[in-house]
Amino acid sequence: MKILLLLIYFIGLVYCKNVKDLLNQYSEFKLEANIDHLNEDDKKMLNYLFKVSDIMDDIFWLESIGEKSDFLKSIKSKDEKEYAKINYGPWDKFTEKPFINGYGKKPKGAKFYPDDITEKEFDQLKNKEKDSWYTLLKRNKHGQLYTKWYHEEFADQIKKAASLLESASKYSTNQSFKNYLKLRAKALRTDEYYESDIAWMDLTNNTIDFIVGPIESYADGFKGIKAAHSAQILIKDLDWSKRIEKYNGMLPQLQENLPVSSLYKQDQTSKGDMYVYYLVYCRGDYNWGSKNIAINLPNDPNVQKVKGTRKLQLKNAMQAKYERILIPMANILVDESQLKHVVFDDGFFQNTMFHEVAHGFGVKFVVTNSSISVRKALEETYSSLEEAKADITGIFFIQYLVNKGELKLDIMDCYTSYLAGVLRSIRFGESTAHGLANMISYNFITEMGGFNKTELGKYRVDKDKMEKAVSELVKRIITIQGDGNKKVAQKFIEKYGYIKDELKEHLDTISKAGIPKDIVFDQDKKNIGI
Ligand SMILES: *[C@@H]1O[C@H](CO)[C@@H](O)[C@H](O)[C@H]1NC(C)=O
Ligand SMILES: *[C@@H]1O[C@H](CO)[C@@H](O)[C@H](O)[C@H]1NC(C)=O
Ligand SMILES: *[C@@H]1O[C@H](CO)[C@@H](O)[C@H](O)[C@H]1NC(C)=O
Ligand SMILES: CC(=O)N[C@H]1CO[C@H](CO)[C@@H](O)[C@@H]1O
Ligand SMILES: [Zn+2]
Repeated sequence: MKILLLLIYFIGLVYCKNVKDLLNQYSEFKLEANIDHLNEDDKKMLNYLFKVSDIMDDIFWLESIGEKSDFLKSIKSKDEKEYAKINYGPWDKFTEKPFINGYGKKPKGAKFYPDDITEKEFDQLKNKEKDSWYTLLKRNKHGQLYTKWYHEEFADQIKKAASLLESASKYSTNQSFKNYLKLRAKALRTDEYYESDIAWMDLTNNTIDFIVGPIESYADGFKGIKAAHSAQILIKDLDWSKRIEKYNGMLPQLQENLPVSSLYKQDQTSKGDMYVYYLVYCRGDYNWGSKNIAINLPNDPNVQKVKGTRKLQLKNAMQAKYERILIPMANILVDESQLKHVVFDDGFFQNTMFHEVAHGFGVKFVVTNSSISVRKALEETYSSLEEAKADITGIFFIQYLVNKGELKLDIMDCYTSYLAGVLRSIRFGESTAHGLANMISYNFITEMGGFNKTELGKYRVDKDKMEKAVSELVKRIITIQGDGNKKVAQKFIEKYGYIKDELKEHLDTISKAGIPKDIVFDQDKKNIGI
């Protein structure tokens, strides 16, 4: 009996400790933005957007596990409750395992489908609406499947959200944003989003943005088609948006100066349509577990065909990851004398911006046959090489602009922040395009002496060798892409895409040091003075 009690006690202890550890994987970061430049009407409008966002959050709870308050009330432990709020349910988003007693495996299709639905049953169902992004599958009392539109299933919430959006539109001082809000209200009521997506693409110069409705389909692990409800309120960073505009004007010049022969720079560069924002409120699907630092929307290919996409960079969300993850890692791994060069504005953030710009450069089609795209020619080797290209070409552009005097900064800030970023991303592992891309860059640059180690085993940048290594790597990757020879691409990845044992050991130190994996937001309209 005693032994049994002791056993129960220890199991209890281990269990509690586990949830505490799980919680510690997340670090809290406050979402703020300066809104002094907004007038009173815009602030009133924002107030409505916060309310709409909370409704999206309620709907996402329904899509994840069911009624939020019933579920949360059923949890006794404070830590478990807190972790359940981060994960919108009893399953850990990182591992998909339950962290609360009494729950089994996570239903793949969340609440978009009946828990017991099978692939076969879905495939055999004759119903045109089953593949819609905006329907749920349900069972009638005879156990047969049928579909139900979101605006019917969540009728109360949707009616309220739509009328709040219309009230918001009355206060908006921008004609195009006003129009978007009205169309979005209509879209929520009908589950037809095309028109409002087109209106959203036309929002190029308003200072507030609002992503709202069923957007991404990651929460549907069964078919990956059902869009989950979410909301993000964003305030534009005017200074950075101007800078990006300036770089957009320089795209042809940047293309012309790539360190490759003219054969490899014939393709048109694609304009960025890139904007920089402060995230001030994040609800529903976007707030579920790990947080995104950029948005590329809309997802509807029919809208993309007509209008392309807009790329939104979330500056403060990036800053959160920089402060809470990158800096603690750098403190352990980067040579002390160079730590001062691991910085945000002129380092991590700028490198990320230019990574995005760089995706639009280089070759899109094989140089010897313009009817074959590079993506098609390189197949599964494409995405890691493309990510490596974006990283290193971005660094190359910064280097070029600094040498031309167009950008005034210490290039060591760029290089050293890049080094810290490379070490961070290698942690993602070789099964991800980003992880593999960073291994390739790390090993190539190290071979050329651009990255180097101190006697204490810390990582550092060799400024002169770095410049050469950067252009050399740009040249190698763009040439491989342009030639479109998959065998050569495979060889290159085999040679450079691995983690050296000693680096692996160092990265294990990081895991043991308990550095957080991701962020949770301290978010409230009060944080921006509303
Ligand atoms: C906003 O964009 C519209 C359309 O692109 C343009 O006509 C207008 O001049 C812009 N306004 C400002 C203040 O930039
Ligand atoms: C280019 O590729 C296409 C598609 O594979 C092929 O049909 C065509 O013959 C190729 N053209 C040349 C000049 O090799
Ligand atoms: C690392 O850099 C130092 C200083 O530039 C240099 O003396 C040393 O040879 C380099 N080590 C390697 C392995 O390249
Ligand atoms: C809220 C918002 O975006 N307001 C903008 C509306 O458009 C004018 C002119 O483009 C801007 O000055 C406002 O800031
Ligand atoms: Zn990328």
